[in-house]
Amino acid sequence: MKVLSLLAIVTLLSSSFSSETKIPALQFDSLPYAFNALEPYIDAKTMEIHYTKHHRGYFDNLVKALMAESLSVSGLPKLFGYTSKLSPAVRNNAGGHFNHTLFWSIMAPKAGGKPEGTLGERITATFGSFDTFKEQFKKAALTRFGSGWAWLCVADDGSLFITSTANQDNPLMDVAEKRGTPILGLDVWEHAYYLKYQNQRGGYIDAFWNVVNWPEVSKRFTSLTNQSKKAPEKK
Ligand code: MN3
Repeated sequence: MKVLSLLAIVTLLSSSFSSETKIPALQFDSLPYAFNALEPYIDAKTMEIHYTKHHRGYFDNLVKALMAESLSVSGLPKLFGYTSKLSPAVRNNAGGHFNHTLFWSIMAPKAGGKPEGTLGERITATFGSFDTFKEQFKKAALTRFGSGWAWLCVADDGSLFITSTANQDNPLMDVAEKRGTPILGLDVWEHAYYLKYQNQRGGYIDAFWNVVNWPEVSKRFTSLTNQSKKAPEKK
């Protein structure tokens, strides 16, 4: 049984589960800025549709799918470790909810520039320079065929790497080609850019650098790398 194999991370819910039931690990956060805040790089209409329709749809459908399957999650990152055992409805909508929540947080108005501090140094050390990093990230985002995401991730050993995933998958998932924790993600589904950029995905990727919230990305990097320093090795 799929449910039994997931017992480590999910709880079988009582049959009295109603549509009013709250799932504490899941919440639909408000957007941290106005729809037009990322203009001219990301237009207000795209932001509004993306957040209120696409992301909201993933969230609502995730709650529905979890209820239909009597699954409750204690946290999406844990659930992603079992992605290969999940139904397509849970996989796609859990990914969609998690990925968009991350995406909104790593963008901000009056942002962009370069990462400072340890993350800035690590990007230079890993990729050669910030510009080379941007080129490699752009390539990952451009060559992701169809819908998906490009990512900057931290591997278990604390190293940085760039990767991309299809659809609403992400590098936390056990099905990912290369696994790690994403600290920066770019949505390259057409719904993320088509109104303003049409088929010019490259123009959208170039514009993205103007709205990257590097302090937030750095914060995510630091918390992961401090964690791996402190945490004892798992046997
Ligand atoms: Mn999207």
